[in-house]
Amino acid sequence: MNFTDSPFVCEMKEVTANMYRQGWDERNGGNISYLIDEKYIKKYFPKEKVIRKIPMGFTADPIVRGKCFLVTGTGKYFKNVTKDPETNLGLVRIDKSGKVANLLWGYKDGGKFTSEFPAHIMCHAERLRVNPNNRIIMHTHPTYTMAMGASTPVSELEFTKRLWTSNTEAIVVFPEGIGVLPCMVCGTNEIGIATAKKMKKFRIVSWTNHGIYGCGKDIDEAFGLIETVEKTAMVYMISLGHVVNVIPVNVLVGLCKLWNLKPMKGVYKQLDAIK
Ligand code: 2HA
Ligand code: ZN
Repeated sequence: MNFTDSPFVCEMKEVTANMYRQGWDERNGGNISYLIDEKYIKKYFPKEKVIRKIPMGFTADPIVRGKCFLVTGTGKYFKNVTKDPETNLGLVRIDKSGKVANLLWGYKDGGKFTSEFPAHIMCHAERLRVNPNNRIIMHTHPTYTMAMGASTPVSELEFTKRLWTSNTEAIVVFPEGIGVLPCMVCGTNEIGIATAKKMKKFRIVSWTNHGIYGCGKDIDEAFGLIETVEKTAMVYMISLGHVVNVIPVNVLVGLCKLWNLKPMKGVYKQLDAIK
């Protein structure tokens, strides 16, 4: 069994190529981490060998220690994953101390995981506590979401309200709203801690002037969340200044009742009043 031909690597090739073609992942923009269940690791690596030990620069939460992640490489381009997955991706197992990642496959040119690894691993830890089936953390630079972040106050209520009132799918896909962080220095443990804190409550977090984080039980779910935000932000931005019809609150109430949603509190009092 060759891990390079596994469905996991195949899914990463497909989604990175797709995201690149959306125009979201210019140059080395974006990164993805995929938690791989132990039964598959045993299947592909019956005699597990550590190729290299890579210090992580932070201490991983006990909930993710011993777990394996397939992760895009630092400085690597999404557009190149398909033609050379073994250089552009790596599979690491976080060791028992939580301080070192043991490389099992990939990063063939001596590379290592994304600079956003702290944010990814910290977000995995928080999402696993919320949903033990979470497998994916996905970060990308969607154009309209970034434009909307630049033209909207740094406010979860305001960002969520503008999205919910631009596309009837928005409240259905993310009733908990969208988490928002101000512009921060990326690639640091600090932004990782702040993002993971937001992920206790939200499945999507906007990094103002930078991009977005999403999560899910599989690639489709994480990608689907981000593409719904981006599509909605696109509608919002291209109609900015010309809007005649925003979604009325009674329609949002109707959607919440129809889909039995528990929407984010504080956006509309009519939504807060739903039993
Ligand atoms: O890896 O997207 O946030 C490139 C980035 C950093
Ligand atoms: Zn980024």
